[in-house]
Amino acid sequence: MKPYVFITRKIPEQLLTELYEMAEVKMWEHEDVPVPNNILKEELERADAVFSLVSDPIGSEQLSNCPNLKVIANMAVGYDNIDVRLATSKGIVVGHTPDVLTDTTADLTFALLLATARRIPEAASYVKNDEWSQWSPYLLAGTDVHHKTIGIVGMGRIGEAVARRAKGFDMNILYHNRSRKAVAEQEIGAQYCTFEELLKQSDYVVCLAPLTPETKEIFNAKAFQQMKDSAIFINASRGGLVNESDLEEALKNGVIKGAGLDVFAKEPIRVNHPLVQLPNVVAIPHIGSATVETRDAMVKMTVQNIVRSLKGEQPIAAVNLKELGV
Ligand code: 8YV
Repeated sequence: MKPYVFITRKIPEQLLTELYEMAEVKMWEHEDVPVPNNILKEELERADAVFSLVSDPIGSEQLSNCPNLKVIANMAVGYDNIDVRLATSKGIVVGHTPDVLTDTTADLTFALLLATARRIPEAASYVKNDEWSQWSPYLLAGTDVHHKTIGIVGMGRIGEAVARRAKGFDMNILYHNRSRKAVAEQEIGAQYCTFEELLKQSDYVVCLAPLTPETKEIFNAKAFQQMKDSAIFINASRGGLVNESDLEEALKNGVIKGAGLDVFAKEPIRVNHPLVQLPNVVAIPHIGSATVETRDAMVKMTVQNIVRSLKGEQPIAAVNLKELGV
């Protein structure tokens, strides 16, 4: 009997051939509507593998009755939607998609930094709305990026790729991370410092750390107070690292200058979200890894993580192989 695989979102069929060959596959039919929790739970009761997204919470409730489940393959590098400890205790492999999205996400992070500093969305609307009737010396004047100090919180793969881009802009690079990173320091010239020092010295504070119990809301009122009042905050990791009402206050009261946000505590956000309304915020809809090339690569890697795990082989990337003794 073929294994049963559930895919939680509509994915281009041509990328799934290998999966269809080895498994019975059921795919949630919507591209833009997440699978309801009751259906996800029902599917997990039967599935050998699930192809999931970060918008699918997979915790104690969803894993309460999953007797056949051998692999949860997240189409994302992040896996904070999954209770990895519980999955591990049940012998379930948790796959993810690192590396293939690193440069794409770093490009977007840097683009968001530039867009926020140079007010590009505002400037584009200005022309589209036919407001450009005359020139004035400080029309849409922004803030320089080159030769300024960038502080990267979370020097993982994407942090390092952002640091490389910052080097190209002749920026002074600071970073804070759980551990020191030799490549970042020796090859790119990034300087390690404490979180507090980074907040104090940076013109651009860039959040690229994963969401864990330790990083939850580390960007709060106290952190914003320590930043320069000219600082711009960029978040391309997870909204959960930020206390959003503290950020709103800091942006409203001139505690910091601006923010570029690709991620939010509870997504999707709508136009009535308080941060979207602020003139000094550039908000975009979690598109860090959203290029066709990278999405295709993420799908292929997720498929491989499932196929290999179901064949009893090593997946390309999984977060709990050591703990599982695989
Ligand atoms: C995904 C992401 O696009 O990889 C991650 O962790 O946040 C994004 O790249 C998105 O979460 C789809 O699962």
